[in-house]
Amino acid sequence: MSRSVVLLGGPDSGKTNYVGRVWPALDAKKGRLHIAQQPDDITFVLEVTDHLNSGNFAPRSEHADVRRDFEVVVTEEKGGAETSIVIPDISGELWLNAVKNCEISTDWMDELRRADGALLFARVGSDQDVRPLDWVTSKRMMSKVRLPEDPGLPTQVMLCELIRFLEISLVDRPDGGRPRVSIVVSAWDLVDHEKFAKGPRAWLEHEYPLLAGRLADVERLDIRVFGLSVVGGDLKTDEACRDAVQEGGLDGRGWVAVQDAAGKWERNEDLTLPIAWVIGA
Ligand SMILES: Nc1nc2c(ncn2[C@@H]2O[C@H](COP(=O)(O)OP(=O)(O)O)[C@@H](O)[C@H]2O)c(=O)[nH]1
Ligand SMILES: [Mg+2]
Repeated sequence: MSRSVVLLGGPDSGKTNYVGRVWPALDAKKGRLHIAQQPDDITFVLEVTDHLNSGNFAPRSEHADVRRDFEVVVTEEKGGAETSIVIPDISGELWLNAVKNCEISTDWMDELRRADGALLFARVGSDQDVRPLDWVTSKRMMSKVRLPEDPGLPTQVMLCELIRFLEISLVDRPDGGRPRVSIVVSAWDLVDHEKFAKGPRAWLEHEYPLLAGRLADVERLDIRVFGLSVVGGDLKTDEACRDAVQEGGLDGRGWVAVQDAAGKWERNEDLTLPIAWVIGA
């Protein structure tokens, strides 16, 4: 059975680095999802993995208009049923334009209809993050810098719109359940202890109040929020992390933040969890 999981999110939200990191995680067969067969052509994924292995995040792709699919056959455990998953990494610029122009190409609409679920990315500390200006911040900003002509579409508006796309396009699960969406808050290694403890959902609700309201009334989708750190630290600023990756490789580095039964947020080394949950039983 072929299932697909779509990756959505604006530019710079962490999609590509996740794909490059989740590949070796699937290959290592230590997490919930394992690869069952060697995939065909995954050159672009391997390039991203190589960047991470050398201690660098993958640079942003120059080609804004590319769509790259990562196709791989996985099983939930050894000997379990095989599932082919297709993960199209459609560039953030394309998602952004779709939202700006209020239209999503029929091509993607079909892709979303075929999909079993989605991973929606948002990132901590992105300079591509666009905030709506309120009176206080704009006054403060005007005293320092000149406002850009067009500050662009606020990130929270884009996230709300992407959720709307998912609501209208994803079909119910084979068992009749609501389609699942993992919201992945990437670069979760950048938050302090207090924010970590409150969790990525609280962070989203605080950073993007409009999204908080939206999340509260989504009924069509089954949503779970994960925090993500692809290598366990910030390769741009954390030298110890970079050294550790360069010396020891990616194995055992990186984690997702998940809530335990008691509601406490914890790090889990299994980077496949956001996908495993979406396609899982
Ligand atoms: N600290 C930290 N930064 C990350 C992580 N993942 C991605 N980033 C940063 O986010 C940037 C954009 O990531 P990318 O995967 O290219 O985003 P995409 O445009 O959505 O594909 C990277 O260049 C990194 O600076 C992470 O796990 N931790
Ligand atoms: Mg990308």
